[in-house]
Amino acid sequence: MSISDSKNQKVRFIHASDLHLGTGQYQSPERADDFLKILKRILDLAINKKVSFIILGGDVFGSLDILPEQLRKIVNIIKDFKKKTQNSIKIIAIEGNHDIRKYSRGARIKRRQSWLRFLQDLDLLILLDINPDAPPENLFQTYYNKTRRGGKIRIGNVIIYGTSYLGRRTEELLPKIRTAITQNDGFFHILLQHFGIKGQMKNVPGIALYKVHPLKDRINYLALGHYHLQFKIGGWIFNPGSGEAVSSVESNYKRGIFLVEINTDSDKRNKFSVDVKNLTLKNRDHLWYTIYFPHIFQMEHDVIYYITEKLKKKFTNDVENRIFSPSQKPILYLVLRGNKPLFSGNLDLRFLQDTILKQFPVVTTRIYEKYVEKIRTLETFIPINNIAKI
Ligand SMILES: [Mn+2]
Repeated sequence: MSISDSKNQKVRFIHASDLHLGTGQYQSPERADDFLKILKRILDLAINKKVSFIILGGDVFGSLDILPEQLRKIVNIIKDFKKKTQNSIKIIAIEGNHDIRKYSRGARIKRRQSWLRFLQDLDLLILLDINPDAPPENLFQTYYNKTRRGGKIRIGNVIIYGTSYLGRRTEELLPKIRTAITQNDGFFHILLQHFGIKGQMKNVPGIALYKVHPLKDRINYLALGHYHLQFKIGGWIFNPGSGEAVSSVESNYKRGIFLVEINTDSDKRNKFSVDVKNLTLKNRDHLWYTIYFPHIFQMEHDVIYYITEKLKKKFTNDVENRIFSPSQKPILYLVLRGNKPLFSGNLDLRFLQDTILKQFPVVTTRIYEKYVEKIRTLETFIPINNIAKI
């Protein structure tokens, strides 16, 4: 290491969030594997970019509900990574609201559990958490490998502080978190949190920026997760967005992971600066297609026939024009518009889905019925002239 290197040290890390592992597992195994591929991709990038550690801003899992096959794959991906890197790149995570999402048909899970804790107990990652009711001086316990518990960990000249999702208590606890973090100790401070900043996503609840701002004199990098849309504020607040599109709208969001480089220049008073690069991850293609019904179909098989004929044309065209290749099956969002079919009962969407999946190179499909429904006003039943006479 040259003299200039030691004075101007560079530390790199990856900040990712909202991987929602396990999502899509009941729709199709292929789709569920898309989410695991993102995890694998992040770990590969960590090796290629020679990072010192990886931080995950919560919602690593989509819910507590995960099939054994999916969990086994996740465990193997991380085990392989640890082996390849000889355990030199630590994965540091916090729990998001989805990691602790209660399932079991409304039954309350009393003791806090999560698959992240399980992975931590297997020594596959480091999970940071606090007891929010502890006094500020004891809020962030140093993470010990033996007990595998703690709220802060030091890696080189970086200290990472983290808590799991604090929900409604976030605003109340931010001042305490600030007090608990030592000022000017010479280390680069990262705070890992799972909340959004109000205004960054329309109509999604978040914390007002002015309530977060006091943290600025303690934190060099506020690493967020929660909003699936990427944002950066003021050179110190960063939210990468979700790894894969968890819902259909997200396919249009700016999302990815951050590759962060910390520059240290000990000659300067404000000795740390960061260089934050967004790496976009290759996600599965989303295909939106609208089919318009020109007249009122009275038989279900006519509807199905009409749709499949339209899709045949569309797919032949798209494959010919290389919009997608059949080997990388897209997710199909099918919007049905025009005249609402009129037969007893509703259109059997399950059957339509199965028909589409059987006939077309599609990994999974969602169907939205958005027909023009003529509003039945009084005039529909009584000729307007009659009303006038009354
Ligand atoms: Mn999320």
